[in-house]
Amino acid sequence: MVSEQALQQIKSLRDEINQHNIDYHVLDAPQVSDQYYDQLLRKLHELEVEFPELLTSDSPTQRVGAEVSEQFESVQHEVPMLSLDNAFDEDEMLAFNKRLSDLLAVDTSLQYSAEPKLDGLAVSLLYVQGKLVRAATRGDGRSGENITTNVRTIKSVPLKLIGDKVPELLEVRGEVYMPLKGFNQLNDRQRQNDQKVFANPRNAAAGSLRQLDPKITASRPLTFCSYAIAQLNGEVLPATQYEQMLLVKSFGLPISPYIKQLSSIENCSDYYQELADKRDSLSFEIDGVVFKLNDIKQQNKTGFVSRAPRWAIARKFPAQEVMTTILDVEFQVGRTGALTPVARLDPVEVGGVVVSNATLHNMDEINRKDIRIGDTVIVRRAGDVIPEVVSAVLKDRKADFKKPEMPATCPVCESEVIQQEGQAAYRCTGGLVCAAQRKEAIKLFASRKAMDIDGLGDKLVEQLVDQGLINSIADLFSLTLEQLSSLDRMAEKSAQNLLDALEHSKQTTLPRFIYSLGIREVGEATALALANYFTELEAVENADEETLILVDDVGPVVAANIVHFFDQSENEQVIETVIKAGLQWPPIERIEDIDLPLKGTTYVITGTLENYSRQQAAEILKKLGAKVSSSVSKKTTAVVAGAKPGSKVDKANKLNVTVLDEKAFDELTGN
Ligand code: D41
Repeated sequence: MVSEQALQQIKSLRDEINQHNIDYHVLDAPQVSDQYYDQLLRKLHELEVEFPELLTSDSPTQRVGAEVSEQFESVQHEVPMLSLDNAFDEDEMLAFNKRLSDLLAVDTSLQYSAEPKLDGLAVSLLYVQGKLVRAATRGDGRSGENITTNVRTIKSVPLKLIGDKVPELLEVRGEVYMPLKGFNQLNDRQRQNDQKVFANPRNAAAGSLRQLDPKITASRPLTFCSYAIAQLNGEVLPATQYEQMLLVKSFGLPISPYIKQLSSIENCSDYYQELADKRDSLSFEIDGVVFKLNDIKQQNKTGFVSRAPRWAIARKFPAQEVMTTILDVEFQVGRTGALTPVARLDPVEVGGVVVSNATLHNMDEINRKDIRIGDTVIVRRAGDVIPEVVSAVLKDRKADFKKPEMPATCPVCESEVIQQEGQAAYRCTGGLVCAAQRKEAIKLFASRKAMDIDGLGDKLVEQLVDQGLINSIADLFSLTLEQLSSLDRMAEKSAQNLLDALEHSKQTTLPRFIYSLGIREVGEATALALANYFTELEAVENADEETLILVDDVGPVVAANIVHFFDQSENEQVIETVIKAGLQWPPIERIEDIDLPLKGTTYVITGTLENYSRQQAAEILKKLGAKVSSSVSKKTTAVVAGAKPGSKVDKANKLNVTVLDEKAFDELTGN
């Protein structure tokens, strides 16, 4: 390539990278995947190495981050905040190790300190006499933004160091990030309030930290993890990276629980693999592993290249966000009839898995993200979460790309599709007529956390329903060996195994059974709470909404769902059939019942109490082992009556049931 051509290419790469930098760092609205961005940067770097005369100091390869935004005060970093070099494979790691061994002229193994690379924002925390006096973003590495008031709201950042050897001055560097659970909750909240939904935890952390109102930052689930000491006065600096981190920890600052000392580059490779395997089960996002030469003397000998230390490297994981195109959008019918738009994708590898479908959540999300069929999109797969379409790349859009449209009738059963008021979801009105809804109900019933029917996976359920062998859960236990053996790819041995598994699953527990019914919004935890509260299925079936909301975890919406579920005669029939087939569970003995003073009693609370809400009074009684019911019967031990009690006291009098006033209630409960 001649220099003239190279110059053109370099210029265009720099322009494009600069734009992506602004989109990502300043606007928190990335337009391309990280992988694509890395490719651009690499390409530019290669050209600049090949044509060093074309390298300029304003090239994006020569700076570490984005410009300082104007809204916060600028602060100078006394010690520059360096960036990290990346390695993308084993060979690059070996080259890194060899480079260091050569530089240091050692022929024994080098020792490293390793930790996950958190996907958040680098910040500097300055402690003087043990007090947090300043927090700053990295900015361009020389100066950043003063974000002290915001960082003070992060609970994992100590405002005061602990221990009896608090140094005169300590500057730590670390990462502010948002754990996945908090990220998902934040996005749910944002969606409900028609506010901006964040594309990933990194952007959510950045957006939260860059708030001018610290109250907003405080409401965001941010957290902090230290990874380096930049300055330490008045205390001896330990000789290794690892010991420095232990010292930091001793001051009360969080460090990674996964930090480890490794005695060779081979062990680094094992550590990388271990974390790669753990990645999907971690509660926060990581995009790689950082390896640092453990010996500080050795670190100092090796120095820096441009603005990254030679002694550290980030081995990156495969990208979790990649680009592909939407071939079509189809609508999937779920257990509750909700129609979910699903993008059929040109298959693409994301984080080591080939993905050909990604959820678009619902029509509101499609509109908000402005997604069209044919679009080039960014697809993201993180943890165990279903892959999703994050955004469309607008520059590739053609005029004839069409918006996906919600069908008027169910794609499976052709029943009418309606949108309930106040809900984002559109639903098929077919109920149990709809094969899709029936299939999903059976899949849930068979699943591991429900009845745990070994061998009855999603594919087999589909086959059984499609072949007309089962219509509902009720039919499962009357399947025969003959029927099962007639299925494609089902040998007699596997058919028998399935029958055995079905038989085995009949010995279950009440919480599992309640969960497996698939009542809307009744998950495992709620099913367990219901089972423990009522102890008998019949009591759950007969409970009214007022009683149900006394159960932990159950609010008015869930209570209404439960009542509605048991009101459907089809559901009662299914329950009856499976119990007739032999499904059973051991009786529940509530641990908290044992030897409690009010064990075996049932109270009804009515009217307005002076010192408690009815809910609080119920909690007090339940803690003492009593049951609390909403209706008075002969079995009621007593009615607790506040002011304006109404008909329940009349009924109690009629049935000769004791009525207690608030004073008697206090005496009974010892309050
Ligand atoms: O978890 C991280 N993101 C992380 C970032 C880490 N664990 N260690 C890091 N170490 C450094 C050096 C070696 C320069 C002290 C880093 C970063 N730097 C870093 N983060 C952003 C730019 C540089």
